[in-house]
Amino acid sequence: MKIGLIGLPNSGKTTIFNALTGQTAEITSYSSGKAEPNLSVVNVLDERITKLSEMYNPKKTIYATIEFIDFVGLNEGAGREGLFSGAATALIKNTDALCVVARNFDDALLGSPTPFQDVEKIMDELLISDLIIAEKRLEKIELAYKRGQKTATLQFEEKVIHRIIEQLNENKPIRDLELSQDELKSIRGFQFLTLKPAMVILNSSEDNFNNSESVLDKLSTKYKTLEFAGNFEMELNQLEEEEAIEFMKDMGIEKSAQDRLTKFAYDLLGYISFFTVGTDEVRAWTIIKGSNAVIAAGTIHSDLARGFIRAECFNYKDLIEFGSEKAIREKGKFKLEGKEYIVNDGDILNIRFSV
Ligand SMILES: Nc1nc2c(ncn2[C@@H]2O[C@H](COP(=O)(O)OP(=O)(O)OP(=O)(O)O)[C@@H](O)[C@H]2O)c(=O)[nH]1
Ligand SMILES: [Mg+2]
Repeated sequence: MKIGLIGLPNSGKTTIFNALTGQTAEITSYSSGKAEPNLSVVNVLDERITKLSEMYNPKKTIYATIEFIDFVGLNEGAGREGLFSGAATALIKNTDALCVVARNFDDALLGSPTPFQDVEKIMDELLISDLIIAEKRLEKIELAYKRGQKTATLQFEEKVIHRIIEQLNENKPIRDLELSQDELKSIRGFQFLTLKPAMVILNSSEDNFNNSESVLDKLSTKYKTLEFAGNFEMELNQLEEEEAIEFMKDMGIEKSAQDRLTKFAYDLLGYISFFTVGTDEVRAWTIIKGSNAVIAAGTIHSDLARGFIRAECFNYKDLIEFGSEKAIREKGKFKLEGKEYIVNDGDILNIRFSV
């Protein structure tokens, strides 16, 4: 999973990035104009995997990973000029979700925070950027018609693009439009930004943290919103674990920034985890909720999907409750499932296959 951090300049994106990844990317008090995004891949520290690894004692333990990309600040008008330049454009288009960081701390130059307005500004830039892409595409389609290339495929796409333009002109993101699988397919190539799931991080100063109810409510009615104390949480990374936990408690923070964001992002994207276990490897896999056993098998290897016979299946919760695979079998909780079986979060699968 790839998550892009975007926001106005000096909203604390790099600070949040550091808090999430434990990195020490340079923090600047005013926009440095540095065009290179920061990248970091982190393990999703799912405690279930840690526990499974203790039980099976495998040679390798492999967590799911999330890639965070910290982009430079967006100014007003960025949507019209192309949000990002060069490599950053490709990077943002490849993200699975966007995370808008909003400043909720006083800034010497920018003054008091206005997080709701800031988020709206960024969302507007995304809308404009998509609108420009959609309008350009429409021009191209019309040009093709003039050249006599009025194919059914193009006409189908034209209808979708018209709906998209209408939606964007009403200031609504494309993700809120109901599109069929075929319609989605016809526009996939454009990688529209407002089609991506989006969330908001309210980046609060220590004083504002847990103390900004009204703005948090306002944001939450419109966006999936999470509050971080960016600077504070970044500094936690420099502490010993026990000390960090004490500091977190004092602040009223229950879980690390990374834990909270991961949980949130999984929910937002509708992702769940299943596991494979053995003496060789204990590993977490990510699939979309509602996926069947064949799709799960295919994320491990295409051969497993192609030659799928049955999935041996039990759930992590039962393993913890009953203590061993043997006990799970005795309780009748060890199942053989077919292709249509819908995989649950925490399922432990062993795919029987033949190719
Ligand atoms: N009080 C407070 N200050 C913060 C917080 N997060 C960031 N800052 C300050 O805001 C300034 C900008 O932080 P950055 O993390 O570099 O912001 P950015 O959004 O990455 O900035 P650009 O990449 O230049 O757009 C720095 O002076 C930070 O110390 C926070 O949670 N609380
Ligand atoms: Mg930055």
